[in-house]
Amino acid sequence: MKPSHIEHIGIAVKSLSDAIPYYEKLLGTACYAIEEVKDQRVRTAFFKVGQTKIELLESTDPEGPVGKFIEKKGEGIHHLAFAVDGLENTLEEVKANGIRLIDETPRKGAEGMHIAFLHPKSTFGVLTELCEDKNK
Ligand code: CMX
Repeated sequence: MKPSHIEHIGIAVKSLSDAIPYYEKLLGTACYAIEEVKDQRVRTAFFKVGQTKIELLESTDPEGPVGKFIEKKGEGIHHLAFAVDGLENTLEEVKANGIRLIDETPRKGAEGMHIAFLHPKSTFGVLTELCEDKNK
């Protein structure tokens, strides 16, 4: 696997409306999109920092992945996402290397990206997302 760049860093927050003004000041740029991803039970807010994005994640369901994360660990870095070309092949390669996949096949994430997660128990504690921009 050879990712082209860090696509985004996902940060779990309790409230987008509380966190957005802080990140707008910190990064000196406006939040350019807010999107609900029903499937993932989150509302997301995006900022661009060069080629990489910051994705704020607010849970819409305490039993969803971000709701459970905040309950257990509190707010903070939730996942790291790498941009790859050929996500299906990359997942096969990763699996063949003994890394546990959460998603065996890609699914749709925010911004129409195709995404798949690797389990933090086989990635040294970092929930890892691989994503492919099919719009480019
Ligand atoms: N980073 C690191 N470790 C994590 C983690 C995270 N984000 N979330 C959970 N874990 C750890 C837990 O602490 C736990 O470790 P211990 O057993 O040592 O306590 C272990 O993983 C299992 O956690 P769990 O609470 O028992 O299991 P969950 O049901 O919460 O599932 C996970 C965890 C990662 C499999 C699940 O959150 C998942 O499938 N995530 C992928 C989807 C996702 O996160 N979507 C939100 C973002 C969507 C988007 O970006 O659009």
